[in-house]
Amino acid sequence: ELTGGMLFPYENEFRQVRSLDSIWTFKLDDNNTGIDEKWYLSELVNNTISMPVPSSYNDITQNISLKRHVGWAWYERYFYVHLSWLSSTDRIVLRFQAAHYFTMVWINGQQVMTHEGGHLPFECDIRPYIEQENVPIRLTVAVNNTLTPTTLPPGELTIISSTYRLLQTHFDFFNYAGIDRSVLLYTTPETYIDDVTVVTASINFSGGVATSAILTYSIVITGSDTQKTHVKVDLVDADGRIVATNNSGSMEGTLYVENPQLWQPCGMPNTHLCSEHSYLYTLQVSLSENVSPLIDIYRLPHVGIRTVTVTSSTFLINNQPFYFHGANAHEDSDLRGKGYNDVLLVKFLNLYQWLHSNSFRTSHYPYSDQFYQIANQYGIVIIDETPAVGLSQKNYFSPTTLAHHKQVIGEMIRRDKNHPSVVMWSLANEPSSNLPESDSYFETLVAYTRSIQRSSIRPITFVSDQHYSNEKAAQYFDVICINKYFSWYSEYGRLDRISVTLTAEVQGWWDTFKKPVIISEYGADTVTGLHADPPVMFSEEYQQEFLKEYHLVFDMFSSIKNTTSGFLVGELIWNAFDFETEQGITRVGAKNYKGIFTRQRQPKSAAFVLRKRYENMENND
Ligand code: GCB
Repeated sequence: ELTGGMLFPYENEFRQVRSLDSIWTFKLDDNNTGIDEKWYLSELVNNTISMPVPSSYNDITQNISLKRHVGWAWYERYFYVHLSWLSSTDRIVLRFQAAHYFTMVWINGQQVMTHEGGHLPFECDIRPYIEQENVPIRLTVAVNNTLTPTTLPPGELTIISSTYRLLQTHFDFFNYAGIDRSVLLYTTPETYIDDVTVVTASINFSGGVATSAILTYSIVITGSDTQKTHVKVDLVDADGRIVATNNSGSMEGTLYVENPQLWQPCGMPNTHLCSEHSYLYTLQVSLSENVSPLIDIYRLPHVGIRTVTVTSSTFLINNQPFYFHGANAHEDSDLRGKGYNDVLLVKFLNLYQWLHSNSFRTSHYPYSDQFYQIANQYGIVIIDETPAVGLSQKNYFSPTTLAHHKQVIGEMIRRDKNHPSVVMWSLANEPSSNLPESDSYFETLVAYTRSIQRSSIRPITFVSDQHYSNEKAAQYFDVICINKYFSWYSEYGRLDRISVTLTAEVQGWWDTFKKPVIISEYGADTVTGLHADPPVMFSEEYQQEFLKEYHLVFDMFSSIKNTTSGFLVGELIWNAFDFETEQGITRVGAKNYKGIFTRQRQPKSAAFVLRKRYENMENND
């Protein structure tokens, strides 16, 4: 189990945050000799170039070797630490919001941390490594994007020649690499609030109105003074009023909230202004030595009071049936690759609101923190997915992968547990869950996930592309997500077959497992501007008709439209945006064109079909 928290670094009167994002020095390790040659011992020299952080490095230059590099790449920058930080006893934490895939970090040539996995934060206190106050500090980072049978996602490297390293994977998105999220420095007091967990334990309703709620919390304090410390917890509403307080001093406690304002997803009945209905409180944790003076404060800004429950045929948020509708995405865009960017995030939000989407799945890895933060604020519901995409070979279900998979689930829950927007964990996308090996693998993983999220506050799912008759893992999950591409990858071109094939499939999942089902992917590649009537594949008309045929079937099974017999609790189209893939004979210009928007975020005709459908759902619900 993981020790320590991974709270998002917010600035306040006890903590300062500073960004190290800028243009760093970069060096491609063509022959993967940098570690042996100890490049971290001195400044990077020869063939260095400039590289923006954060960004994937692949699409920044005109160099094809950099685009398809498999192995180590090096980053370096210098920085000073302010004297006021050095003269205090504060911790000075170096934090990477993520880097892909395996990372090693040195300060002035001394190794300070390593991290495996491309999508979750890692950090350490670098104060012990800062020796002199009047010299710049050299930060060296080596990042390796090689995937192996025991990484998540898994892959296999074949070395064909010294210049031809072939990485084979079982997913189609491009394996972008580098320091793709922000790098931060922040301070905390030496004894500090290390972790905060807050859960809505229950909500009391009277005549459909919430009359009271109970929240439970637990706090972790770390440092040399932990015996002497006292914790006070306040729940503060959006107007700054304290609505509940627990001053017992203990690390575990409850808060009783009268007439709570709930965090509601957008698109619920009578909730037209989404952000007004996804109400957020702030949990203010104050740490003091005995009762005073204060030594640290952490304000968790996005506390939503809401419950999530599932029955065999419905998904309930605050006791009301919820139907997921929206588009899956990727962290992917021109030039930056997977690199995080505020402009893309806010555009994403605006497109989601324009579509009237109420949800998305973080296909196929945990996204940047900001996606969850904005979803909290605007009432968008998230299925949070691990990077376990493409567990498609028998040997991938190994004890080593299982151990790493647990580690990643632990890191994801540690980072995302407090977001009200996150309503479900997805443990994998399209594993070979028809293989006997997958059975005990997922049984163990689901049990582990339930155990670490304590009171089982969120349901657990995974995404299957198997036929229900061969499925081994679905029995362990609360909700079943299925990806279906009838009349695209099979019986292609035959739109007339969808009503038959899809109906039989969806019914089959229900008959076999008697659990709520989500269609977590369906879609058709579409080249903007390509027209054909009657519709043919890749034309805008084909994508539109394809969606309409799928929607007719969804409506037959929807748990909202058919309150007695329905069990389908959601539909998420593949994909919001066209995205980069490896080159291949089905990928024109190395793109997956299943976006309803282009990679530049402009709508294809199908976007208007979805928009109308989602708008109607919102009004009729
Ligand atoms: C899938 C995968 C997704 C692919 C998609 C496709 O089932 O989950 O990652 O991009 O199919 O378009 O092939």
